[in-house]
Amino acid sequence: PDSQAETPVTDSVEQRPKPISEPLVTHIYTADPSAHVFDGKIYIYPSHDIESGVKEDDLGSHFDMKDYHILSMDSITGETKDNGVALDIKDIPWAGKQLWAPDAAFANGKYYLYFPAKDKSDVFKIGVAVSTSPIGPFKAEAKPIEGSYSIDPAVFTDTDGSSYMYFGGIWGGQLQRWTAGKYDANGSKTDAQKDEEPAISPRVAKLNKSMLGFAGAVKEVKILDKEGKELLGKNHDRRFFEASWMHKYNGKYYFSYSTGDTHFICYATGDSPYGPFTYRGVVLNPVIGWTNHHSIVEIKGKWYLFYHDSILSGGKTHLRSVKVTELIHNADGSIVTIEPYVK
Ligand code: FUB
Repeated sequence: PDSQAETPVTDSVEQRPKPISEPLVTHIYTADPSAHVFDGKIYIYPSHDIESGVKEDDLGSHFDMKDYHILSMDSITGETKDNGVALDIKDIPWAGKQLWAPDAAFANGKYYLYFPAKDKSDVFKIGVAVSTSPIGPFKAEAKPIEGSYSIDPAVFTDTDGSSYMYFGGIWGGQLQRWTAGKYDANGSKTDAQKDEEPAISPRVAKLNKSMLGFAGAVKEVKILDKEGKELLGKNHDRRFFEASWMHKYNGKYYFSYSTGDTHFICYATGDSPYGPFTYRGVVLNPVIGWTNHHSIVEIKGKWYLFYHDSILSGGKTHLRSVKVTELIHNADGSIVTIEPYVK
């Protein structure tokens, strides 16, 4: 489906696909799970989906979230605890609306929560909030991160201690409206609309030691095909849409992301955190609900995919539930594609 208004699920419970895993929590809706292990414990930083009554559209206006709850687990098979409100939009001085997919990092003895929100002029920026605890409460900085824009921050800390933020999302995430570092309010509502040219690239910036700002210029993350050519705008099955994530496996950098309107989580590998990355395949096939968004994390020597779907809400695309399943790397470094429903 091409429209975010579509909810690709059957009304009949009997005909509903059988999922390979169940929601980690069912008392609230949660999405976009960014999982981390801090001090031996698993923490999940998700969006907190709510029914706010905003009409569905292609810009994702119906994703009208107002706070963050952090989930935690003592072990991957244990109970998932909801630690309550960690940050509320009313306590973010610059934010107007729509708290979308967050991530978190640990450095300098503190925890940092990174999050996208529309500012008071309806332009998505990325903010940061700080806490001494992984579950918050987090205190938001007065302004968004300087030089940040668009959505879906994912912060990766490399083995040398350097941290990088990957970010961006097209369509409702507004990345297509940022050219030459400026926002064009009259720009395209979808993508660059240039099928034969390289697709819009996600962005990366190194974080400075304070973890509150970028250390250098924002760079484009290039995703190449096997011939070394950039993926084109028309390649909707493979090109970047949103939901960046980075993990390192056997010394290689794995950049994974959602293809949005074709609903895949894909991955591409490279030799530097800045890329370029070569497209390798699909991590996760489409889920029930329009969006697909994930994180990949190693826990006690095994790798896991955290993801979401909309089964619990009967297919409402803005009411999702986070899930987890094991992820396997083959001996050649490729990832075994995960099919989220039993065929
Ligand atoms: O949850 C709101 C938005 O939906 C996220 O920021 C996107 O990645 C998509 O999952």
